[in-house]
Amino acid sequence: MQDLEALEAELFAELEAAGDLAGLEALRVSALGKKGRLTEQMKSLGQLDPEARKARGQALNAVKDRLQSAMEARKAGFEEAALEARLATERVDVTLPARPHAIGHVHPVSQTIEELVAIFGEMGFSVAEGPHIEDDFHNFEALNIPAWHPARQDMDTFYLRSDAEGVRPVLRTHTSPVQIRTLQKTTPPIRIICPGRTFRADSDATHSPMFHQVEGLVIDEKTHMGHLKGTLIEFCRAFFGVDELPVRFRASYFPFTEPSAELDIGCARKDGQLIIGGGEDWLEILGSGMVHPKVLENCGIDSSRYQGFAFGMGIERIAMLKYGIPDLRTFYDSDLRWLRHYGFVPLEAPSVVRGL
Ligand code: 2U9
Repeated sequence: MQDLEALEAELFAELEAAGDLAGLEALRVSALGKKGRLTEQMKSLGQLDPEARKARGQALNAVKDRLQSAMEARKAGFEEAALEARLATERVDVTLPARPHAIGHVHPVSQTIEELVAIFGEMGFSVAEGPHIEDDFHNFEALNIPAWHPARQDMDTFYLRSDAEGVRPVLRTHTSPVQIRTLQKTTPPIRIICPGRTFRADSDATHSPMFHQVEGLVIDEKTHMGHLKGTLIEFCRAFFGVDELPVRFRASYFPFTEPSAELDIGCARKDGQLIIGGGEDWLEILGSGMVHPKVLENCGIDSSRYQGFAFGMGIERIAMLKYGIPDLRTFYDSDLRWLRHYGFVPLEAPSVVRGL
């Protein structure tokens, strides 16, 4: 049995010397593996007589147990030390300030549309939308703009390639086709606004080939010019936030309305700055009129029973006036510095719905 004591001492010395998990594993293989030193001893038990085999077997098992539990304890020590080292390097400093969170801005066109929807929404209007690619009937013909009409040239239309039947689609030059589609499928009363993109082949400091319009349409049995005036005056005062905003209607002409009128608001120009809400100057804001009976008939609506008014304005234009944005082209530059300057903080209620 002395040889066994020596073997145990040798194994424990090696255990002491093992510096890490890999060293421990090497010791396990060399002591208890298939050809390990203790395993070999176990194998040789068969050569002993039963009496001696029993005593040596018990002694061998005892050495094996002691070695195994000592190895377990060592292993646990190594694992704990490794965990401690990891925790020390991965410590989270909870006192660090939070990283800044980038918040986007609402584009002035979107903001203005939200304001328009809020103001007209309060007056009982709902929002209607339609396709950007239109046909000749919905964009022109139904609106009393036949092929020979000079208004066709004024609109600088973008035409698309003709289809197999020779039909040539257009990019809508105004949002009026949305109203035409509504008139075709709805029986009055109708009270809608149609904000959206429009397209005209025109580009300079005050014109963009793509811009936004909002148009409105009210049709009922007794809707008259007084309703047109009241609605549009109320809108201008709410939108520009000036209760006593001076307004004037000027006679005008559009093929789709009769009579037609443009609305101006009072303003002053001081040191090159525009001040809305009084003064000696006037500023054109929108066009309007009583819907032409022909337009109603073109949509299958009985013009002896129904009548109403319509209006239209450029969204960029009214946004520029309200927010003092000097250049139309900057709306589409996608310049973040511009957007941070002229844009709006999201989730804020429309700030300017006054007097409603
Ligand atoms: C239907 C009937 C009538 C919409 C109208 C205007 C007057 C108008 C311009 C303002 C500046 C367009 O952005 S702009 O170039 N619009 O002056 N728009 S009345 O009249 C309609 C529309 C649809 C069925």
